[in-house]
Amino acid sequence: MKLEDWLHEGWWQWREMHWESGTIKTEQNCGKQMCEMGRCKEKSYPMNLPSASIIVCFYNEALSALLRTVQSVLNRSPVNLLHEIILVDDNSDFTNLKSELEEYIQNSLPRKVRLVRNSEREGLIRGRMIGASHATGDVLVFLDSHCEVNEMWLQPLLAPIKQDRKTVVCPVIDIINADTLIYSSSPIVRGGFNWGLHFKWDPVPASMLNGPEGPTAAIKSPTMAGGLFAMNRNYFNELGQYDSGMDIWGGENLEISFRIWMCGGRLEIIPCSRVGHIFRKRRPYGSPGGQDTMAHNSLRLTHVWMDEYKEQYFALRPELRVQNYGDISERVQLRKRLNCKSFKWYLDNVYPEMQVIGPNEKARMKQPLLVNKAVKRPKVRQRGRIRHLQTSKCISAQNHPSQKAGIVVVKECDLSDPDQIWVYDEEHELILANLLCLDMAEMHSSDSPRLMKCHGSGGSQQWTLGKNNRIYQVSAGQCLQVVDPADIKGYIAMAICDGSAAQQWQIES
Ligand code: LR7
Ligand code: MN
Repeated sequence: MKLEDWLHEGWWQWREMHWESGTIKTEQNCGKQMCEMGRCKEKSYPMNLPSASIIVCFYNEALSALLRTVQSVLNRSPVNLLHEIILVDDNSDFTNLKSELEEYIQNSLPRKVRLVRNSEREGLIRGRMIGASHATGDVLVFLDSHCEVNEMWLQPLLAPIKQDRKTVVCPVIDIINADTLIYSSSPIVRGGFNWGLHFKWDPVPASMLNGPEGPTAAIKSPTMAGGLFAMNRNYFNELGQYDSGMDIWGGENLEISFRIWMCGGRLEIIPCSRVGHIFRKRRPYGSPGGQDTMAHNSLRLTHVWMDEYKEQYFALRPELRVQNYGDISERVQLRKRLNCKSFKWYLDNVYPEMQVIGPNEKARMKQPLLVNKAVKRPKVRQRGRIRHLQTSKCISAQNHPSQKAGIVVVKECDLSDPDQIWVYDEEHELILANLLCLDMAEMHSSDSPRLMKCHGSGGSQQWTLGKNNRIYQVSAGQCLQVVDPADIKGYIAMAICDGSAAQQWQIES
């Protein structure tokens, strides 16, 4: 396969990107901030950067996707900085990942590319630890096995680590469409989470984009998505690698994020480094015993890192209170040994935007930030019906717009009905009939969006009206769509943005 046949546009779509992230007004033809983004190209990096060991762990990956990852790294990393690529086969059973892969590595790839095989399925967490234990470069760079790194991806990641060995960095994760394999750029967002312990994307506070380096500056991020990051190798070991009691998939990204911040490091997203990742509609594998490893792993991290705030998680998942999560004593010990700060410190200092409702609400309400926010209503940007272009129907409450947690659906537009009128405000909220906010509620990302009390802190209530008439949910990184245009029930759901007719909307004032 020829790498250059694969499109990699990505790099220069700054205007739309920023429009999507809701931080920059749409300025035609290179507005101030968008032009500044071009400064990525002008940046220079020190010659003597640390060397990188790339770790790619895979389980039943499509050979073509795996090779796209490897080839792009080989083609787009300076030879002197690329120490090695370590592929960890997590006991896959696809036949072409056996001798065919070995022969390909042997015959067509440089000696720098090495293959390690797990004799049993370990999951991505222990798998990465095994990869790291074979590495000898200065910096570990972890990638999922279905990525394409973009031009000039590596130096921007290595430079901040050279400056401060305790800085852990992530590239911006661009989107590779799972059906067409086309590469396209993502908005600049940063990592957060919700109390269900699901990772989510958050908008970047405008103040962070307006410094002297403009939007090309590193962005402090409360969490990482998990798959793509770079970290000094010795620091990775000192900080306790990963929790080897975590299985297969899930939760390790929040665990390492909390640990980095609470134990004296920092985590950043580097807007000038871009790596594409294939976003699939569903994960093509399960865990060997069918367990919910996400719950198991989240329980472990909750008990080790979250102090009294674990109650927030249990309030949403009461059934997990009594579930066994194995022995965590080593990790508790680690936290002590590293002298890590409290979870409250993390919330107050790293993620003050996080809302605390329920068990620990009182302690948090002392935060002036949250109190001030509720006071004044944001300015209206647009007001009108939201029409679905394909069906010509309008977004309405399924029942009544005053009903909390009621879902929205598309219904025949009724020009005389004030209950179909939406306000789109400066805070990117969508408010129906001046009552409740459109909300992609916490635990149910596959559900329909609901109407909830406006909380004024973005996240699940933050929407942008972006390119191709789409309505984009910032924290989910997904688009609003009609499930089945032919179905009179008119259900609406969130889905990966694909520009299709089902995802096109217009506000009509
Ligand atoms: O048993 C397994 N063994 C493996 O080696 C299961 C998976 N894997 C490999 C797999 O082949 C892949 O290379 O591990 C890697 C990650 O698995 P994915 O691609 O199925 O995960 P994901 O992209 O759906 O999930 C995200 O969250 C995970 C939580 O455990 C990991 O941290 C993933 O690395 C992470 N991916 C990203 O951050 C990419 C951006 C996605 C976003 C947002
Ligand atoms: Mn992935």
